[in-house]
Amino acid sequence: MELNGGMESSNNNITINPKRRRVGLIYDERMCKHHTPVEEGHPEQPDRIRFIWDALSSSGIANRCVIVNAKEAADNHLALVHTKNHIDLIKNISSKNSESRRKRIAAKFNSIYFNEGSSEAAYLAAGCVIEVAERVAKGELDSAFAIVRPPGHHAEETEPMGFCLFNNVAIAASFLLNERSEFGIKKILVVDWDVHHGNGTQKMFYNDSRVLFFSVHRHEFGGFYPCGDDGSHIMTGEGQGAGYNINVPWENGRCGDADYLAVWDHILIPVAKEFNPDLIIISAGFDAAIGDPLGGCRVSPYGYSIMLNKLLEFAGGKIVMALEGGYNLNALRNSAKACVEVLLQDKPIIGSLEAYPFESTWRVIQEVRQVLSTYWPILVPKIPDKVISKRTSHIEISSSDSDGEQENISLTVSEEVQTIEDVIQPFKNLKVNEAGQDQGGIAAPPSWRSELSNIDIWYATFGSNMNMSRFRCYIEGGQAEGMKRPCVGSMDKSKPKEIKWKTFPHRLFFGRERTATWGPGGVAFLHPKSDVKERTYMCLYKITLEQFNDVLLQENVSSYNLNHPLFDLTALQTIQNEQCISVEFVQRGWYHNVVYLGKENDIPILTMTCTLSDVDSFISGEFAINPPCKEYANTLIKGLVQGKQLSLEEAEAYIQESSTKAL
Ligand code: X5A
Ligand code: ZN
Repeated sequence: MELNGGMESSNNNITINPKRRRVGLIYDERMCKHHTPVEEGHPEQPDRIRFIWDALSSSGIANRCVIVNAKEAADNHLALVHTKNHIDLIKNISSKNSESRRKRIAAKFNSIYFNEGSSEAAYLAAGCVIEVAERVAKGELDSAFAIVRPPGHHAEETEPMGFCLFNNVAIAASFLLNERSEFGIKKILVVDWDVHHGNGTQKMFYNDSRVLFFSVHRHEFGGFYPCGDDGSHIMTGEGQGAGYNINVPWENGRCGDADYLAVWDHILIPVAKEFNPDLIIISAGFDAAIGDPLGGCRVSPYGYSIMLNKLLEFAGGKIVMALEGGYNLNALRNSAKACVEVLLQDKPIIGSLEAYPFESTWRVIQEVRQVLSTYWPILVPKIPDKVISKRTSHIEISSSDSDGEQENISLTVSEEVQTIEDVIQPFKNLKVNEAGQDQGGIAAPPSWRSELSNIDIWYATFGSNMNMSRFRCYIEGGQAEGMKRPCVGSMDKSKPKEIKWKTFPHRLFFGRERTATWGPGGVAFLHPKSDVKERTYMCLYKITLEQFNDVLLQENVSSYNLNHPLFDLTALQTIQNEQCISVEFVQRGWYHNVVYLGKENDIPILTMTCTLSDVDSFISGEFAINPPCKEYANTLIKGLVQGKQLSLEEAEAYIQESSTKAL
């Protein structure tokens, strides 16, 4: 541990490295005392900060930093952004005499738990961010990373929310502006890159031009936590604060490095240049990281380091990072580590970005620039078409049970780039494109299609596709009742050659909390393992293996420009021995596991569901088990009734049983 970070010794000579930056780290094990009972397995858990701390220590990175002692926040500092009532509530939580009493209080709030360690942890989290912010403002440290929990950015003036008790970042910002004016920090840029909108911080500075609040988050038009309109791009600030609140709301998950960097280059960096902050505080949640179970986005450690590095150009490098969310322990630890290495600035950032932003990202960026251009003239010019044409073919259509997304993913960055490059071509190459027009304009279908179009299979469905009119959209394209957006359909739009119903000895169950298509409520899954005690009704469609590939893709990622088949003849051979094949490319979809269910008239029966290991995650509680929402249940019931399999009452009872029986 090195307390005066500027010195290095070699061969007994003390050399001063003037470039070595003094990076503060602050951490205290007492912040681990806030937790739920272990068996409840809450994602906001002590290991989050332990992992980061251990990784920084064992890699020797912590030795190159200045370790700062933790400190609890003072009530008058908390009171800069919170009401007395709120402060008292958090202060007194630990002295409440019973666990059930605490539970009752927590239940009054949105996504909050308390235990006997909560008060101390909350005071420490806020105090630690204040502590390092003061030292960076003073110039004693160049920058700092506060490894704290509970997080803060959802906490509002009068209430805790979204795993957050005190708004650590807002308190520290307010503290510097109001209590330490002698340090000359008059303008603070708060960059909130947590995957969730920083509703609390936004409100606290909504009328304040001293704090430019910038948040990029999954929004989904108000459907993503913390649901509602606060995170919309039209929320630009009020009064003195007009123009000093910038929201970049993603329309969908799966956003990654390319999307974030496009936002940096075309919104945040130009505005930061104009605003010219005296200090930057980052609400550094890492729940937009690849593999985060809540975020469903794809930022890599490399992406975070570029984002951070670009900010180091401002405020003389005075950056305070405060941990917010981030629930995949590996992703969290690697991302945080990458950031501290950037702050230390002693090694170049290696890597390159191969992906392009989504089309929706460019649309969002243009909308944000549009609403803010009255305040920030630098945003007035249109982004050149040449820049915007660099985009990734987007998952335009998403209407399956799974919404083409799987929040728990484990692809590495290179695997991810590889699969995207391999399978999805840029949109401009799809069918007609201007550049391709000299070659006739229409791209020839890849040869695998004609080969697989000669093979028939039964596609067995147990979810909303039991409903014929719905399933037809996957073949013919179009939008059935209950679909948010239309399906593109399969390349070969011919109708199923035959339709049949059968029951199978497998368990039907429902998981997930909400989907873009159905809103809150579960998604149907078939346990991939058979069990004679179980019975699931399935509707079998005889379609070609080519069509099956298009359905498989739409069920998982909802794009149909396949250069290679996802499930080819070899796979069809293999699955008859192996029972299941997890289709790698669509691994982020919920239905990437193709399951072989035997034969009917000598034609193989295939279905798609989650993997056995996903089932384990449902059983352990890592993934939520959830009954289907009303509308979704009705679609299933309608399918069974119209397919003449069950009476209305029987179908209702069947769905009811599947959604309530323990796995
Ligand atoms: C800090 C943070 C997320 C809350 C999600 C509640 N909160 N469902 O990431
Ligand atoms: Zn978050």
